[in-house]
Amino acid sequence: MKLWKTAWRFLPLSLLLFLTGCMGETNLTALDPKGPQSQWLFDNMLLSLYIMALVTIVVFAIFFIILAKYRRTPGDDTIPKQVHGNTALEITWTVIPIILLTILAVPTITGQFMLADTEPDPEIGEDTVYIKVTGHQFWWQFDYEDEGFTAGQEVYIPVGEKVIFELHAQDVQHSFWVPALGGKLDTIPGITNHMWLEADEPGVFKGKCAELCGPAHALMDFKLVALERDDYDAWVAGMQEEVDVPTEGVLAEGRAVFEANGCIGCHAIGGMGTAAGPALSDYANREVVAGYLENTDENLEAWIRDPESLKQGNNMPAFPDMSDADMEALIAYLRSLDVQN
Ligand code: HEC
Ligand SMILES: [Cu+2]
Repeated sequence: MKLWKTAWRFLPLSLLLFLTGCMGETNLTALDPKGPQSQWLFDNMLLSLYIMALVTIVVFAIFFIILAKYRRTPGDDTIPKQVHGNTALEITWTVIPIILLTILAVPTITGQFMLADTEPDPEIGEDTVYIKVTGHQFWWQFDYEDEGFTAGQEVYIPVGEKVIFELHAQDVQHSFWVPALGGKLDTIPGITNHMWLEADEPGVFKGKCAELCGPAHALMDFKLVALERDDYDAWVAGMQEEVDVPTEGVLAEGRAVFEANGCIGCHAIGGMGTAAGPALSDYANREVVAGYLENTDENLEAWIRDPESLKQGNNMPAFPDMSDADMEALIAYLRSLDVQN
């Protein structure tokens, strides 16, 4: 029993550890804002937290003072004077909440307009980056239609600019969320939603699908990469380049395997491609396979041979019987897909 008592004492501490686990080393957190939108959300959250704390402290202080001061003295059986109604008190406890709610309402309402304003920033004007986002079971497609290419799993934006996102869903409802930069918004089949995000500094920000969308929902992760304008332009130029198809050596073999197995029918390499699987134009720079597995050769091979075992319910067929030589050439080819060099 003693053990239980000790364990019990550690409960709050372990809960705290558990909660910090939600933040981890990644920036999948709304508590460390890196953009004007998330900053506003964070500030507003703190404001309401402070107001709530103030109300709680004042109410409990009064409660305990009254409890101590007016408690029945032992041996005293008299009934105190009975009163009914007190205009001054009633006005006080009506007016104070009105004031507190007004303090909350002003920034909340103005903030809502700020968040909902998906018109381009007049200062950026024609340079505004528009990205069409499509949620799929269980990956993200990012179409840069004006620029003429598509990207999978990783979305790039320029730093310090309001970027406008147009949200779609291919199959079921998903929710597009980059906590370090802003709030989430659902992607809904048949409906187009709009939102905007801005990053204050360069960095890689983790994103997640925030709407239960099937068995592998929890693995529907993606990355938002914010680059300085020049670097962003260089990335765009790279993605726009005509991709050379290798003609000799192991890369040519890998390309042949890629074509012979029909990978090319689902995965774009350069250009817009199809929407059946994530574009692989920039695959060499992926840190993860399928949104969450470390991008090692072992994981990549395991993924190609049996995607279902790694991400239940996803829409990529398995290639269990590919020969080792083909697999090696294929992996070398995928690793050569680099627009950033
Ligand atoms: C029928 C369409 C289809 C075919 C054919 C196909 N894939 Fe896929 N592939 C997908 C889909 C869909 C995903 C995304 C799965 C997910 O994350 O939910 C995917 C994911 C991947 C990924 C991970 C991408 C990333 O961004 O992390 C790689 C790598 C990949 N496929 C390689 C291949 C190779 C190599 C072949 C051929 C041997 C192939 N695929 C054939 C549909 C396909
Ligand atoms: Cu989803």
